[in-house]
Amino acid sequence: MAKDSKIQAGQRFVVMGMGVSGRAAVQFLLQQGAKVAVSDAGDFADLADIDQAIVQQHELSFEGGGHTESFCSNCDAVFLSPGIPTDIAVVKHLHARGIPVLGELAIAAPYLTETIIAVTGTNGKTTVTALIGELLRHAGKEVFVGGNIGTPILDYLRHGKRVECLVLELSSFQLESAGNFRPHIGILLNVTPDHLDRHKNMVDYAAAKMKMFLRQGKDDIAIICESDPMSQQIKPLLNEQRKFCFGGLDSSCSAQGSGATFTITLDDQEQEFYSLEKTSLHTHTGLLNSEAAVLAVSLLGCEKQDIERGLKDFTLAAHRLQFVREQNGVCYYNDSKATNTGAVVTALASFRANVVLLAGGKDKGEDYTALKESVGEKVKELILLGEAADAIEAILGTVVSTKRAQSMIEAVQFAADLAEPGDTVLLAPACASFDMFDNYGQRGDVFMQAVMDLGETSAGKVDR
Ligand code: UMA
Repeated sequence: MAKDSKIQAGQRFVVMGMGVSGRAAVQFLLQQGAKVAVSDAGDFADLADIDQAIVQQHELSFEGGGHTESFCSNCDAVFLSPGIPTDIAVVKHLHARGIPVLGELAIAAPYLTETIIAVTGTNGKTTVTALIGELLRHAGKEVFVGGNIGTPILDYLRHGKRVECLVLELSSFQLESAGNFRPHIGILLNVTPDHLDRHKNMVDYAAAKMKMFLRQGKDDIAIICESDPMSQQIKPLLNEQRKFCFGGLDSSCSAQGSGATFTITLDDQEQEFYSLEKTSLHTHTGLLNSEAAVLAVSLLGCEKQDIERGLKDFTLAAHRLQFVREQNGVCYYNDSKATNTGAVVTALASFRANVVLLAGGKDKGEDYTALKESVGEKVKELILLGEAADAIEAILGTVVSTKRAQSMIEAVQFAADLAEPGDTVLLAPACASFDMFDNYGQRGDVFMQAVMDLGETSAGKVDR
């Protein structure tokens, strides 16, 4: 099967991984008339529970508990879920046998006729994707927003109702197996260390992100951050697509600003001025995210008054530098989505000093020395929890006083004890959540509940 062709009736697919993407793939492939088998590392019993209706109707065959070469290679092509590394032995075996290994973007690509805006980067993807969706809707366009956030692209295609614009958040995992997927506008927000347990090193990680631009032609657009060093190394490697920048302070940039204001300058148009005051985007990160999003929709011809209304109406998703409450003069913020060091540095940039930082969780192979400077500058006490506590303490214990907590509730209690009026308590873990929680959302919810449960007492001390 060629990588750029639509599914043919009767083609035999093995779907590897039966999570959100795998289930969408099974249903899409069946709808196209393919024959499907499923291989998952999880329990067969779990799979049977979830997919009984499909199993019975289409006589699907399964293997659970791992991926065998014999099962996975008995097909014309394989769908690979984003969470499965591309360098495991069975995938190498498939490549050696010449069996196409396709991710969801590769399968979707031949079916896509919409205007596609794709957003990738280590941090800020979800906000920028959602913001572009909001701005386009305010400009009267019909939009689908999905990808790594929410609905997989194959579910969108399966449901049949097509729209004008697709705004897709794309992860490095999805981009690794993207085949001929080509966005009309590709936005790279930043590349800082993350997922190094999967990508091995920064070069591999950046190479995966770069795949977003690989198929673009001269009529397509790449939007890149001027102030992100790794993105700037990628820029000269791009093809013939048109290139626009945001996040710079010099006049060569198409979107530049400081504080709460920025300007957009397109090739043949007058400069447009925007203010983020009285919006939820009025932070250092909000400025960069807004520049990228407004630049993209301006290039699609959206009008200034629609963009301004969209910026005003936009609300940030939960767990992203989310203000929780002020108690006894201490402000509490939940940035549970800060799962890598770059995100923590960005979060700390929003505060002047005197931060009590809650960090730790499941280690993703990152080098925590990247935090030394901003933690040394902004953090008065570091409360550590989770599997990565030792590794973080070994590095940051030299620049800040640390304390260990056994649970999130205990960590919040320690923070409330230590914080004084005027201080900030910030959850920004620099780690994944899976050692103690189902996901970052649950971690943020537990943090916020613990904060809401703190009693009102004098001098920032907690009621017990
Ligand atoms: N599995 C295997 N073999 C393996 C590993 C996993 O069979 O070697 C199985 C698991 O048993 C499970 C399934 O694969 O049944 C899980 O698949 P998956 O890990 O690919 O996850 P999905 O449920 O399909 O969700 C994926 C994205 N997850 C990952 O990339 C890890 C979701 O992003 C995304 O929302 C969803 O597709 C829809 O597109 C989550 C994420 O954490 C939010 N993304 C990372 C991030 O944002 O940093 C990249």
